[in-house]
Amino acid sequence: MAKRSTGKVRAKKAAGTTVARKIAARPAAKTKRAAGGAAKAPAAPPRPTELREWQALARHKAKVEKLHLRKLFADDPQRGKKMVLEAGDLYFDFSKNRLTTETLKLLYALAERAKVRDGIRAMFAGEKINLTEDRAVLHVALRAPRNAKIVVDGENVVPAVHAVLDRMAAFAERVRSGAWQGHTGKRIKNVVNVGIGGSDLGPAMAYDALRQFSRRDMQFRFVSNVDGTDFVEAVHDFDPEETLFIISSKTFTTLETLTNAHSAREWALAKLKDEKAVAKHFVAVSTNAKEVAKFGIDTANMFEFWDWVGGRYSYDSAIGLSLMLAIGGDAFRDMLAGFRAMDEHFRTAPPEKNLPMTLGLIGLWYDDFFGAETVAVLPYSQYLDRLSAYIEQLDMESNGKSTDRHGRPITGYQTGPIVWGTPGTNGQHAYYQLIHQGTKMIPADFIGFAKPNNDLGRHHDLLMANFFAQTEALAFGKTSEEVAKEGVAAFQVPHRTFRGNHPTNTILVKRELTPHVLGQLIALYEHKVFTQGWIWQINSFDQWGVELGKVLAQRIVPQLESPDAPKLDHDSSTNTLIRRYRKLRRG
Ligand code: G6Q
Repeated sequence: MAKRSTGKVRAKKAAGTTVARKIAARPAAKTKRAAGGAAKAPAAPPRPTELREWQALARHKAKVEKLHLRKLFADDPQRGKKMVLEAGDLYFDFSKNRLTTETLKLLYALAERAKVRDGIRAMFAGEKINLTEDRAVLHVALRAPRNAKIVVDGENVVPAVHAVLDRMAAFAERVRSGAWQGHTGKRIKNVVNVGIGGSDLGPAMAYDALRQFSRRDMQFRFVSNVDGTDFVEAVHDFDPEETLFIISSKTFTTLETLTNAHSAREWALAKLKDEKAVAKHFVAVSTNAKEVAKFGIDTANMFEFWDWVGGRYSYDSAIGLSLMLAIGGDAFRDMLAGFRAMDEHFRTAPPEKNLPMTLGLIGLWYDDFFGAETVAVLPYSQYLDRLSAYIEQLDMESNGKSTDRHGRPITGYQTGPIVWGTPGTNGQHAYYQLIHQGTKMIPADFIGFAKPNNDLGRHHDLLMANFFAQTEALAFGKTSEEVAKEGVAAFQVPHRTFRGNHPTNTILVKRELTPHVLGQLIALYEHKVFTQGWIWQINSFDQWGVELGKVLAQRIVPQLESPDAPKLDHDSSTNTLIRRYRKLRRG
C-alpha cells in the first residue's frame, strides 16, 4: 500500500466520519481558535495504560501470575468445558490459559472501555479508520453479499466487488475449460502469480491450503523474490506456450514484482517471438491501469481492486485470481462465505461470546501483562504449511507500530508480538524443546481438524493424538516427584522435569479443511489483529516501517550497477561492504 512514493499518499485532512474524526483528534491541529484567544487543544485521549480497566488488569496479574494451570483445573473440574467458544466450524478452547474468570471479566471490560465495538462498527461502515493514508478499511466488503450496501465517498462499493468477482470467475472458467488459449493455440497448463508481500503470501498460502480442491492437471507457482532464482526455478520446466502469468501488484510500481514481470515477459517472448503474445500470456491484478497498460498488458485483462483493500488483507479480492484459477469460482465464493460467517460473528457477538475478540484479548494479556514477546501459530495440517508465514505478515505488519493513532510515541506497553510457527508435528521434533523447557513464555495457538482431508490408515488419529498431547504437556508439565517416581536417576530429574503452565489456545475445527473453513480461520486472525490494534490505539492498516529500507536500496542500486559509480557516502560499515561486494562480484 504505502510503498510507493510517500507523495502518493496524501495526508489529507482526517476523514469526516464519526469515529475516524474522534480518533484523529490531535492537539492544536484541528482546534478552532477561541475568539481572541490561543488555540485550545482538545484533550488527548488517555493512553491504554491510563485506563482504569488496564490498571485493574495490572493489579490482577500479580494475583494470577503465581497460579499454575494444574491448580486452576483442579479447582474447577468444569473449566475445560466452560472456557470455550464456538463460531461457525470453529470450537475454541481457551481454558489452558493463565487466567481466571475474573481475568476474562477485566479483559472484556478493557475491550468495552477501549470501544472496540465502535471500532468494528466504523470499519464495517467504511469509515476512514486508516488515518495516515486517509482510507477506509474494507476487506469485509470483499465478502459482503451482493445485496449489501457499504458506502465509501458516497458510493456503494459492493456492486463493483461482485462485478470483479464475476469477471474473475468468467475468466477462470475460460482458462480452466481450455477456451482461453495461448498465443499458439495451446491450452494453458501453468499459472504463475508474480507478486510480493500481500500480493503473494495470501494466494500462495491459500493455494497450498486448498490444493486438494485445485485442478490437478494444472501447475500453480508463486514468484515473489527479486532473487532471480525464484523466477528461474518457478518456470524451469514450463513451456511458455502453455504458461499464463498473473502480475499481481496493487500499485504496479513494486521493484521486485516489476523486475520479475519483465523477466517473465522476456522469457515468454524468447519463445513466442511476438509482442502480441503478451495479451494471451499476461493478465494483471492492480489498481493502476496506467502502469498496467505501460507494461503492455491489455487493460481488458486487468482485474481491479481498490485502495480500501490493504495488501495483507487482499487475497479474497482479485489478488486471489491465481487461487480462483486453481479451485474455481464456486469454491472461491464458498471461501468468501466462510470469511463472511466470521465477519458477521465478529460484528454481532457480544465480547464474551466473540471468538476473535477473545483471542485478541488473551494475546494482549500475555503481550502486555506478562511481557511475552512472541506467539506461535501451530497448525496440525500439512495443507496449512504457509499459514504461519501469512499470519506473520498479517499481524506483524499491522501491529508492529510504536506510534499511536494520535501521533504519540508508545511507551509503557508493548504492541504486536513476533508471530512464527510451522505445522505440527514437525516442530515437535525441533523447537518445541524451547517451548516446553526454555526460559521464555511462548503462548501458542494450536489448530487441528476433527476430520482428515486424506484419510490414510492411522495417520489422522496419530496426528491428533500429538495435537492433544502437546497442549496437555505444556499446561500440566511433569513434576520432579513424578519424574523421580519413574525411577529416573537423581541427576537427571531436574532435566526431565517439565514445569508446565505454558499457555495455549486450541482451535479444533469441527470438520476437515475446506475453502469455507479457511475463510473462517483467516477472518478470525484478521479480526484478532483488529481487536488488539484498536486497544493499543495504533493504526493497524498502514506500514510506513517498510519504506526506509526501500528508499535506501534505490540509492544503492546505481552504486552497484554503474561502472562510474557515484561516491559512496554511507557509514563506514556500509561503504566497506559495498566496496567488497563490487570487487567480489566483478572478480
Ligand atoms: C501489505 C503491504 C505489502 C504489499 C506489497 C506488494 O499490506 O502493503 O506487503 O502488499 O508491498 O505491493 P503491491 O501489491 O503494490 O505490489
